[in-house]
Amino acid sequence: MVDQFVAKGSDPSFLTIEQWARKIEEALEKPNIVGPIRNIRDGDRREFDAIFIGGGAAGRFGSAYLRALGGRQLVIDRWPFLGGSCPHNACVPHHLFSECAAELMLARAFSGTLWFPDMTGRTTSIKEVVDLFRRGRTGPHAVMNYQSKEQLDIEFVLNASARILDAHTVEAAGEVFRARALVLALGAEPVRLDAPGSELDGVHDYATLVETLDREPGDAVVVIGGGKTAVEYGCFFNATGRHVVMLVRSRLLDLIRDGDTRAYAIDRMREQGMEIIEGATASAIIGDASGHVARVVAETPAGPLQIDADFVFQALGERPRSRPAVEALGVAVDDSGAVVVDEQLRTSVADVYAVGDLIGAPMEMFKARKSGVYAARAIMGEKVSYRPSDWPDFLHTHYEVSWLGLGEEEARARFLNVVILKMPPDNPNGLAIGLPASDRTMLYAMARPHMSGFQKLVLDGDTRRVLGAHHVGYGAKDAFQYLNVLVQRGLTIDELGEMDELFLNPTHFIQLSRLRAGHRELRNL
Ligand code: FAD
Ligand code: COM
Repeated sequence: MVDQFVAKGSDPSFLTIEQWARKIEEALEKPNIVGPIRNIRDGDRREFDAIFIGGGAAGRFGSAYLRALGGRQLVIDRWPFLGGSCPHNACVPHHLFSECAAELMLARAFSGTLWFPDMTGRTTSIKEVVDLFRRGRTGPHAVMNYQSKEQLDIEFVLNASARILDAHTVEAAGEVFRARALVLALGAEPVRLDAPGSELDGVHDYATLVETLDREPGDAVVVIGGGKTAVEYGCFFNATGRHVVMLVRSRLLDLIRDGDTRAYAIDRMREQGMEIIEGATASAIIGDASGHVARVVAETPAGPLQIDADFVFQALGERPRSRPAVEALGVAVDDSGAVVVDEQLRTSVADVYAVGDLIGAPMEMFKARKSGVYAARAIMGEKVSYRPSDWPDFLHTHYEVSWLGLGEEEARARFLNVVILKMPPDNPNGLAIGLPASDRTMLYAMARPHMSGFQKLVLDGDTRRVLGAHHVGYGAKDAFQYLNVLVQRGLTIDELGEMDELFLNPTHFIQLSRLRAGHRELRNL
């Protein structure tokens, strides 16, 4: 261990994680002064097997895997770090904001009791949390660069835009690089509202929020959108004490597959004071004399509305960044702009592959990383086949919401004998019950029982197999990613009831299954 450290330390290009952090900060501040950050084994005469254009999750994981398989890769990114949008403006800030939303909801629910301060009428700073993120994000960036260079032996050029010359050739930082294959890993960018006023001061999306927020948002916030990002950021703004109106073109959180679970999540959002208008289209944003947002004009089922707003957050989805590849190579794209690939991640152009958000939905980390890896394997001669299907999913409101498989409604449409285990049970007396109770919901369970979460297991009573699982609470996401594999392999209520729970566990599925598994004819619980 010590020898390895000394050996790396004597390498003139070696940087500690702290040194990487300083270099990245400097490069983000003054990209042209720092210039390209180059880690290429110039003495290595082998040709590159692949050049990954874009060093986000897809390009970085693909690079690491190709290298591990014994190949030679190069990854180029215009940012001065590897890891891409996830640690810079997407998943990581979203998790920080969602954690703040959960903490603040707890503080408000227990305001002035126990050890909680009186939160009545109190608004907390959004900008301070954004600034905290900006200061903290270079640590993870530095780890990505250190790990990629020193531990994964990845070759890279960072802080330099790549220009595609042909299906084997790329230019970056004034150098021309050739490879057997190109892997397009350019990611996606936020869709901007196509309406007058969308460029006004005070109108943000997830990327500009963390890059350019320079003043504290006022009390009136309008969120445009109804998917994951809209809800995650909307709940955070609400939890800080802002009045949040959500303008949703179709149905809020349509992606949650189970009706009860979706209803529980949305009821709690409304209870926190969020105003949700479905079927609404924002048609214009109007500014004040200083060019700052003042109002949002929306067409709604109840007629046109003008909503006062000091801050507008738009979350209309992401569009794959495919244009450079279309212009340079003519790769085929679909109507959403996603690069079309086959199961080997090959595009319509020979020797050109595409991965990650660039190939469209689902735009999630698991797919970015896995598609990068599968492309690497294909390039190195393996026969691979990748099409994401049946993945577990999650989002945050003030809670964490996780799900896998079928919702109850979908299950009833496909199976004759659907059995439901849920917590809390249906309660005709309307008395709020302090269950489920678990990590991070114990205070709610005792004092605000209806806030302690919701869980549901959907079973096929004939085969006894689990068809779906749904959870609102905290700490279950991890279990869902493993549980999903078992469900895909045919997990039954009997096998679930045989597992050993770590009581009190975030998901009550094991104990609920054990209570019912003795029945030959399964029954609801
Ligand atoms: P990116 O990470 O965007 O990488 C693309 C890279 O290409 C960038 O680094 C960019 O600098 C580089 N690039 C572009 N053009 C060039 C060029 N010409 N030359 C050189 N480099 C170039 N997913 C989850 O699984 N969990 C979450 O909690 C989650 N939260 C999210 C929250 C938000 C707000 C958003 C928007 C997304 C979230 N996602 C989440 C999705 C996840 O962030 C993406 O699926 C993932 O980061 C995509 O990785 P990628 O490598 O395809 O793209
Ligand atoms: C994680 C970035 S935030 S990466 O997927 O490890 O590259």
